[in-house]
Amino acid sequence: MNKRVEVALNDQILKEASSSQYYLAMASWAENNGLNGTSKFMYTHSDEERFHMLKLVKFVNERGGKAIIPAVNQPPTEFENLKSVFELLLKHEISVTESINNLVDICLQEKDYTTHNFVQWYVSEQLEEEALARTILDQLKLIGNDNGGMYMFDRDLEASVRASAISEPKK
Ligand code: OFO
Repeated sequence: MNKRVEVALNDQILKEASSSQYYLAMASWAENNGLNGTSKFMYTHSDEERFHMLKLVKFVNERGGKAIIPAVNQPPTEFENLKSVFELLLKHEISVTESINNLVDICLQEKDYTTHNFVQWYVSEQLEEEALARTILDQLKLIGNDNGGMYMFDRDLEASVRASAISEPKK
C-alpha cells in the first residue's frame, strides 16, 4: 500500500476513534443530566464512529498496510448545555469532513484509485452527518430556553433513534 496513503488512513483511524470517545462522553453527560433521548442519540453516534474506525482498520490491513490502533485523548466530562453539545458535535464533524477531503486529495495525488473509491463512502457519510447536526441545531435555536420545548425535543430525539434503529439495524 502507498505509504503516504497508509499514514493518512491511520490518521483517519485516530480521528474516528476520537470521535467515538467524544460522543461517548456526550452520551454519558446527557444521561447524567436526565436527557435520555440525547444520551441514546450520542451512544448510537459513538457506536457509528467506532464502526467507521473498524472499517478503516480492516481496509488498511486487507490492502497490505498496517493499521495502528491509537491511544486517544480523554474527552471532556462536562458540557455547558444541550445546545453547546450539538454545536460541538457540528464543529467536530466539520473538522472530520476536512480531514476526509484531505484524504481524498492524497489518494488522487498518489493515484490510489482503489482507496479513493473506498473513501467516497466517508464523503457521503459526512454530508449526512453535518446535515443532521445542522437540522438539530436549527430546532434547538427555535426552542431557545423553553424547558417544555427542550423536554419535547429530547423525547422526539429518543423516538427518532428508535425509529432509525428499526429501519437500518446496522451501519
Ligand atoms: Fe462522523 O465521522 Fe466518522 O466518518
